[in-house]
Amino acid sequence: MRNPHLSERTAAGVASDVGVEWDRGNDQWWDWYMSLADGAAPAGPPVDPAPHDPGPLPADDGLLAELARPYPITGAQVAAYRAESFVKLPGVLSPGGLERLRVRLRELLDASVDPSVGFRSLEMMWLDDPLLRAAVLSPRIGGIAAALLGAGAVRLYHDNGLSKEPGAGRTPWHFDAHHFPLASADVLTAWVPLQPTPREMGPLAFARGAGSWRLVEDLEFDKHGTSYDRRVSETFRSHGVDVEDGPFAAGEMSFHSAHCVHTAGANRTTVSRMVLATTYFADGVRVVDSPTMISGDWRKFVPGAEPGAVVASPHNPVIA
Ligand SMILES: O=C(O)CCC(=O)C(=O)O
Repeated sequence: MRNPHLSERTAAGVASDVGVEWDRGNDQWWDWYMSLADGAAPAGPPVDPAPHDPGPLPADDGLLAELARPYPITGAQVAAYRAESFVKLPGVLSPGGLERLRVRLRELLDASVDPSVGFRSLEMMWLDDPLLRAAVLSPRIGGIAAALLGAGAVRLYHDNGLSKEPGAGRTPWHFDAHHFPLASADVLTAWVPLQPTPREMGPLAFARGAGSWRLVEDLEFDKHGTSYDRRVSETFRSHGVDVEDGPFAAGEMSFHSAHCVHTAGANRTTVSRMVLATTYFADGVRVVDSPTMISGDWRKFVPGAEPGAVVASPHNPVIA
């Protein structure tokens, strides 16, 4: 059956044919993408998560200082990232600082995104909003990204404000190298939950092992339905791949490589699961020769960079 989120052009061909570029916006891309998740929508009434008091909220100066301070990443954490393809780091930002970002992201989403959508998203907020800019261009977060990639300098690909609303379903299994039009493994995403995120709120979950993506790289994509997502689950189950799907404490965040296969559960709580997901890449990376519709409206993120070109537009500043 044809997926209703696709245009005539992107729907054409067989279900695995993703060769044309996406021809709608990135919010429509997310609507399409979330429709590819296997499994029923959450049943039963949403539950209240444990109450969370973020404590006093920092003033602008305090938050900027926090975002500028280097994080004392250890060799063991870098080694864990390289072995597992992701790492979860505790205490990167204060609960109060995260609450300030959460309130701002909520305002931006409420001002511009259709409230009936279960998975709301907004990108390129850093261009207009000083608080989000400070977080997206944060030397603390960018410094962690550079250390994990072992890169002399990292650049921004794009920011992504995500709100999975109460009752919204799973995020399908995927690895970002399949999505980003960047011809390099030196790409990672900082996934910054803006509230404590218990299992029932749908935290990001990761297939352990830097090589796990090899098990699924040849699976046929399905642009109309849920078979790709289902086959990834089945493949991991049959190979005994361990999945880290634990909660995120306040201030904890994850960094996953573009080859980390990941998913996220449904939000079964009464609280929106709000996240700032920002992608960084090692300086010098090029656009792939043939971007696909799975890359969404990527030209918005790297204006002027054509296929094959090094990505270094003013929208891709060096962070650290
Ligand atoms: O937040 C989610 O549910 C998905 C986010 C994601 O896949 C990512 O940031 O790479």
